[in-house]
Amino acid sequence: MELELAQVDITTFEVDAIVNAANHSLLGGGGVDGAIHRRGGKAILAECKQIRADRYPDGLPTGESVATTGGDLPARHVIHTVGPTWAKTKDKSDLLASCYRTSLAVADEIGARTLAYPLVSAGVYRWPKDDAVRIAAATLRATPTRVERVTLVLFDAATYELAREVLAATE
Ligand code: AR6
Repeated sequence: MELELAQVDITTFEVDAIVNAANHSLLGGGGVDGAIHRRGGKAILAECKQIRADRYPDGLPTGESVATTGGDLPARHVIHTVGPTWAKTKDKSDLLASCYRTSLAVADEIGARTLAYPLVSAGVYRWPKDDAVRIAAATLRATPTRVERVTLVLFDAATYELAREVLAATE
């Protein structure tokens, strides 16, 4: 699988599926979650509500992923994953890695071959960005999948540069 970086608004990205950094409720929020629901329209929220009712009445657990339509987005699907909040006193790295593993598994289930990720947990959930990039890259490279191209999307120039450095150092 090819792993590349891009500095772009993920809601404009044309791939089979984009990943959403959601929360347990699956009902939307701020950050990239808010942007995806705003631009993707009501169909995404309707499907999220159905998934909650059918499969996750208590919410989607941290580290798990589910797929919905991409609604009005250029991407055909959205894969919603719930990242862990960062905590100084507790290592939740495996939960963050799990977001990448489970979303790749869902991508395989829905037949997505091109996939784009935001930097899960590195916004509202305060995960240090360099470590978030390291975990994303290591997990994506180590997980067997039929996905052919993964783009890690960084929203701002500084994070994009940081991600380039981290990736170059870990290749
Ligand atoms: N395109 C690409 N990346 C973006 C975009 C965008 N349009 N918007 C933000 N980012 P966050 P989290 C980047 O906070 O930390 C929500 O309220 C952003 O710069 O979206 O996992 C949810 O409902 C950052 O690097 O997700 C949850 O409650 C990255 O996306 C909570 O936030 C992730 O930032 C999840 O927090």
